[in-house]
Amino acid sequence: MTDQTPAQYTGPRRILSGIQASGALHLGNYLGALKRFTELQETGAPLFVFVADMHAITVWQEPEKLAAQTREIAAAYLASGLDPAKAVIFPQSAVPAHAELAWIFNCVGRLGWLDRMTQFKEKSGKHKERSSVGLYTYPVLQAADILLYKATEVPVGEDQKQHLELTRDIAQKFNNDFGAPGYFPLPEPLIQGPATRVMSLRDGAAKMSKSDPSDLSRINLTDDADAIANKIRKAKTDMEPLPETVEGLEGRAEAKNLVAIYAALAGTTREAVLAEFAG
Ligand code: ATP
Ligand code: LTN
Repeated sequence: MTDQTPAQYTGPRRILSGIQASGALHLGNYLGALKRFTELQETGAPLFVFVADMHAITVWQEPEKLAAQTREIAAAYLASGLDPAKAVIFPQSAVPAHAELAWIFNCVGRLGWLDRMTQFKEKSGKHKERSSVGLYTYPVLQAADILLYKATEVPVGEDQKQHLELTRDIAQKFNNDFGAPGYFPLPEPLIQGPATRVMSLRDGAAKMSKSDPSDLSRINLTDDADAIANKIRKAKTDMEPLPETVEGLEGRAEAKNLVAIYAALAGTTREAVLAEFAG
């Protein structure tokens, strides 16, 4: 490789992302990920979007359900506007090279790097010793997903930032170790838009999540209009009227979240929402 690779990555722009097949999707997934994918397919850059079914089995999944969930995520991709003529859509497990490259990366990444990953700490909770080894090396498989295609940009929500940093560390160490500085790109996370971290409707300090036991905490993509209106009406807020400025939302996490959701769905800014609804 030494002779052929340039001093830094010079390959084409390529966009890639995936969503784990671990249950029904919610508004956070839509605004943080799905909606971004459909916008990016219009840029003309090659776009790869997959269903991370191998990531899903880092925690127990009923085999029959996993197959159905994988198809449901693919259906959500199409329903949200992803066009198979513009994007390559596939299940991760259909391409064995993801697992193969993950093994090589397991030998490149360092234990100390994985020890810092906050998602493992959150998901393993009090039962670290009883977690699967896969849950621990989850971000290494994610690095393989990305670098297998030499992706340069990865649209994700805020919570995936740390996994992208690890991906860059693995790419850099591989390139250094093998004397091939331009072999893998150092991919950039694309964390953009007015709602990169949609919060729970019941608790402005927690992110909207599939794993929250309260269904009132999230808007599922499969909820109908009445259910959505009901959840918004029941959403936790505070006693104050909406302020005139975005700064006035500081310290009012629940109000801030609802304003951000409205802005994102109406295709406008938080400033414009407050100009209309302040007071
Ligand atoms: P879990 O709650 O089980 O951890 P999740 O709801 O966080 O799952 P993921 O499958 O981990 O969903 O995430 C899929 C994509 O959606 C990722 O790009 C992630 O960053 C994004 N995402 C997830 N939750 C939110 C949120 N609340 N706000 C914005 N983006 C989000
Ligand atoms: N960990 C991601 C899903 C995921 C992913 C990826 C995202 C797996 N592999 C590669 C972007 C690129 C999550 O959303 N939980």
